[in-house]
Amino acid sequence: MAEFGQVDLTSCDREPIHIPGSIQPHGCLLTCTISDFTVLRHSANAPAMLQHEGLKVGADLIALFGADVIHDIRNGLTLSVTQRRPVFLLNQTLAKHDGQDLCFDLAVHIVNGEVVLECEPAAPTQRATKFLTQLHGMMDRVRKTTDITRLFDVVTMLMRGLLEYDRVMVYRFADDWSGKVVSEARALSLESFLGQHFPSADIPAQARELYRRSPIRMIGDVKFTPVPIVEGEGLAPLDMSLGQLRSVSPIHCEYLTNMGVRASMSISIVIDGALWGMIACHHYAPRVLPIAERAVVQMFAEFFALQVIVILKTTRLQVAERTHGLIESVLRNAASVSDMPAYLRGQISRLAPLIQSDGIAIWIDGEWTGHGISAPKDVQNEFVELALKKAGTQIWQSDHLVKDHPWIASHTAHVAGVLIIPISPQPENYVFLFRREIVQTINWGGDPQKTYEHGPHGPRLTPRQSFAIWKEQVHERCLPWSSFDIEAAGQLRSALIEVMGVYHQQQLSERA
Ligand code: BLA
Repeated sequence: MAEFGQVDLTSCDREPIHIPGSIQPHGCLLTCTISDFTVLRHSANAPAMLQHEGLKVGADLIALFGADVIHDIRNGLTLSVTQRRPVFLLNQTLAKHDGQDLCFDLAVHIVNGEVVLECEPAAPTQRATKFLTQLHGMMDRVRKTTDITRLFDVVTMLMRGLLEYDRVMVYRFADDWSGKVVSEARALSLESFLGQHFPSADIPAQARELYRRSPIRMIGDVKFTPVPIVEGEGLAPLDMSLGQLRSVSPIHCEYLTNMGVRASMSISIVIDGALWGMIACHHYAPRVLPIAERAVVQMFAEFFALQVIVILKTTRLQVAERTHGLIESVLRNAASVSDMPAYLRGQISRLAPLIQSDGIAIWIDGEWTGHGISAPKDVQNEFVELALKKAGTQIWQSDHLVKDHPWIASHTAHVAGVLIIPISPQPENYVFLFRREIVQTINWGGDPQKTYEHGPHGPRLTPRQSFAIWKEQVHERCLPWSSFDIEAAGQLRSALIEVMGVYHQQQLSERA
């Protein structure tokens, strides 16, 4: 495995970001045994930050912190095991200095049988309390918003209003793990990233997996000097996946630096166990959001995720109902039709809105009828061959025809992808839906004048270069056929197979 901080642009997905062996300097870290709280490791800054010169590997934390604090920590650990995430303990007195209490906010959890204590200097709680009082109103706004695009805008606006980060974005992943900024609230002086697409490499696979498990991460200052962890002999590297202070990949810090960003925070949006997207915040000056405030923000993000689920489920039902209604209106008179193929050919433009596409064609009784972009005459038979070979009686789709069928693609200038729907009990009649190439319509929306600084890894680590790479990756592809599209296709398939089945039966009995 590569070492943390030692990868290049081609091996980012192999950087072991969960075991950096160091932390960010706005706090300090200790680990100890569960049984008697003997120190196993500590960040090099811990003795000075906690004002305990005796803090070293092998030290007794109960003696250093006192039984009351350890009691609270033990309770926190029990909760954290149940909740499978760190538990926050605010305002714990870990030492005295010149007669004054030295207070810290703690995040505690257990990993591989080792207690992990992360300590950040206690922050005044007024802002967190203000956050809490605003939370209810914010949740109300979210609950009342039933349109998904509007919901994203409400969330970025509320989060920016609350946190005062310079930029707050909702970043949504696509099926191929590329991402899109679907909403943004920003300081007006900043270039907009709204609507921009970024390749999957910008948040590599191991980072996405870590973010699925761990809901929040913050970089206080991208120019930070990592603080090493001092540890006893023979210990395996400390898994900091759930850590609050984890050192962040230098590659990512370079990316943010190139953008002029000094601090960031992002919160995972997990839906049905999968990473759906993130709320990503940028600040152009160093910024540490205290633990209590992060806790409130995390709650809000979870509520947002629930509302996304509600809207997606409602939309699914609405789409299914709309599809049902449309199919019914097209087929209402079908029973009395004497020439079903001719009837369906005539209905083609009414079927088109069923699934978003740039063109539709029907192949029925050996005749091709198209609407919108379609296949030229000499390629139509090839499409039918493709349908017979790949689809048969099932739905088949491609969002990358150049890869799946280069010959067809080379003869159909506009068609980048196709969805094939069988419409009769035997594999012979089909509906084809066509989509154009995605990138034909999407260009860099950011400021064309803006030039980016770049660090040792060169210009690759800039948003505009990321966009160019995404564009290259989706070259000759169409917008992927979504699960909603496939479900609508399934409804059409069932309805038409039934109608065509009855029609063929009638014909047979008329002939008999
Ligand atoms: C992490 N990359 C991230 C994160 C974001 C992005 C949001 C989460 C960390 C955070 O909250 O700051 C990506 N941020 C973006 C994008 C925009 C943005 C796309 O604001 C657009 C506006 N990053 C690269 C490349 C590599 C890379 C080329 O761009 C590697 C080849 C790596 N990104 C990378 C790594 C992490 C990361 C390793 C994990 C950082 C960590 O948590 O340690």
